[in-house]
Amino acid sequence: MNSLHLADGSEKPAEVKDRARLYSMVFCPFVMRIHHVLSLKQIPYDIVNINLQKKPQWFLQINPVGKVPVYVDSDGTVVTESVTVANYLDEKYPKPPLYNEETKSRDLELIDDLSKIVDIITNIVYEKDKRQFEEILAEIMDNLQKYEEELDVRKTIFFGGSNPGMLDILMWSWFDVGKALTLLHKQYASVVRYKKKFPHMVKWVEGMKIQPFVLKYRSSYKKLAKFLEARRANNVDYDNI
Ligand SMILES: N[C@@H](CCC(=O)N[C@@H](CS)C(=O)NCC(=O)O)C(=O)O
Repeated sequence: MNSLHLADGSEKPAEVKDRARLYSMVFCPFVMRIHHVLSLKQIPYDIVNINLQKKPQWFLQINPVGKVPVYVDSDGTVVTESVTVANYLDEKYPKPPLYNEETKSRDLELIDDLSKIVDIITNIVYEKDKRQFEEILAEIMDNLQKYEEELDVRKTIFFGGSNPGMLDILMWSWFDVGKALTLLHKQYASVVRYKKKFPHMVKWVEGMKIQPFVLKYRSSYKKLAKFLEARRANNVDYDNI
């Protein structure tokens, strides 16, 4: 987790034979999703952190889009886009399964819809949304309502049942970003007001944050807030936050 973020001018680290590699950035919630899947499925891999403000040329050759996560499988297959990588891993390593047959199609819809919440949060991160925080928060909560209702219907702590599944994993890292933003905007009180409306999601958060795979990779949301502040100022020192 703590290897330095490699920048332009660095050498590409030599590949380890028969070992997959994840190109990463420690504060990236999309990458966090993949750490969680890999950890749950106990897949060995190495991590190469990338300085996203000064991307190495060799990284751009691997993924011309220039984004992390990038998963390079031990046979050289390159997979990008976090949801695609997560599903690729689930198909290749079926144990433990991250979908239940009965709920899979609904999970896929809800995974698709997550992008709405992710987009709203990303716009706050980059200060693209000029509305008051409370107004943006209300929109996030509107979008979260269907997840609350889904847990009510399923009568389980997690979307995956008694254990977290794919939807749980793909959602989780955005709660840390949300928490960091709440801190950055000093809006804790606004968020707490919603707790009564979301009893299932509150239990879900309590259950998720003690999962071993979450504890293994969780970065402090205070650090994440510092990172977001530096990112807004376009002045990130990835290895010293
Ligand atoms: N849709 C992509 C988004 C990945 C993404 O935006 N990653 C950010 C870091 S959190 C990135 O690599 N940004 C670099 C850039 O856009 O140049 C996914 O789900 O993997």
